[in-house]
Amino acid sequence: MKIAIIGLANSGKTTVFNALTRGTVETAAFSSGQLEPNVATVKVPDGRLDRLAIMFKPRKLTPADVQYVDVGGMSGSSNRSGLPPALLNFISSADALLHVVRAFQDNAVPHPDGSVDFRRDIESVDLELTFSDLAIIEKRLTKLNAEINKMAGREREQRTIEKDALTRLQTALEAGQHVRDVALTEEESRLLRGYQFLTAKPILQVINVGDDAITTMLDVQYNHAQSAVAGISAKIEAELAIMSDEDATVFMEDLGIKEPARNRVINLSYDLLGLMSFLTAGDDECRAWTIRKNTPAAEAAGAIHSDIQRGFIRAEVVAYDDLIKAGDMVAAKKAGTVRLEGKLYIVKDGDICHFLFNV
Ligand SMILES: Nc1nc2c(ncn2[C@@H]2O[C@H](COP(=O)(O)OP(=O)(O)O)[C@@H](O)[C@H]2O)c(=O)[nH]1
Ligand SMILES: [Mg+2]
Repeated sequence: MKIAIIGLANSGKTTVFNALTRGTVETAAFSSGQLEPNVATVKVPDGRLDRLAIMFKPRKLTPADVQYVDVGGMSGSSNRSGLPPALLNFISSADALLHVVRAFQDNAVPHPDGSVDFRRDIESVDLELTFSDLAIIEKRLTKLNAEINKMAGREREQRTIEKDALTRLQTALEAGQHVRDVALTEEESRLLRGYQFLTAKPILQVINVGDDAITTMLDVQYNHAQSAVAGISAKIEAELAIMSDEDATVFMEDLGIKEPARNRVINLSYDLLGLMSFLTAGDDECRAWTIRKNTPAAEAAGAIHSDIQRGFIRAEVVAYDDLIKAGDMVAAKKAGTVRLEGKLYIVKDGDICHFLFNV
């Protein structure tokens, strides 16, 4: 799962990337204009896994992970020539977007639009994404309109469905909605999947609030499907991310915060992707496995190995809270909270699963 970090030049994208990935990529007040994406894989913080490690004392502890890509800056509202093709490619291939929005004031760091206004920047980046989708839709509709009358039978039927769906998306985008906001049938979604619309991707608006606004509530209205808003003080978080645990504790006490914001932002982006984790636990390894929400047991088993999915017999499942309450597996079995579930059982977030299979 890949999350692209997007935003205007100098909004703090690379700083946020460093904060989330605990990295030390160079940041700059003046962009090089080069497109050299920074890529890093980040472990998804999961307190449940730490708790299980105490219970099972495994040799290995393996959290779920997501990948962040820092793709480079977009131009401000003054430049409407569209996204450069290389940047568009990077963003199109991502599963979700993390938009870094500048709210910090610093005269040493120029803003591409000359002033700091985070509401304007959210709008101008949304517009840029929307224009990109509209251009794809218009091109495709022109082609369909020219060809559809020459088609017959099943092909014509499918293209008509596609054309109607694209027309609906076009109307919605022109009215300020996103592709994400439009209800599509399963068939329409399937027909449109290949287009990788930018406004179809879940988006997290991360407002970079600057050095002193860390506790300030942000008044941001963002009414779109599969989206969320979070505040972060990117520079402080980037410093925190590379400190030793002891130094970080002292620094956070000084700032009056309990936990780095990076954990919250990572968890938010994982959740926004529609992802969740089930767990496996044993004295060899305790591990979190990433699946989409609403995944049936046999398919979830496939996240571990395709053989387990193919030869699936049943799953032995205990909810995390039940296992913790019981104290260990034996006690949970005695308490009757360890269930046997079939192929179609919908795995829940935090379920501890043991799959029985036969190949
Ligand atoms: N004062 C202040 N400066 C920041 C903050 N975040 C980033 N910067 C500075 O802004 C400049 C651009 O940051 P960078 O992360 O390279 O922006 P990018 O172009 O979006 O990748 C750098 O000089 C950063 O040190 C912040 O929260 N406060
Ligand atoms: Mg950068």
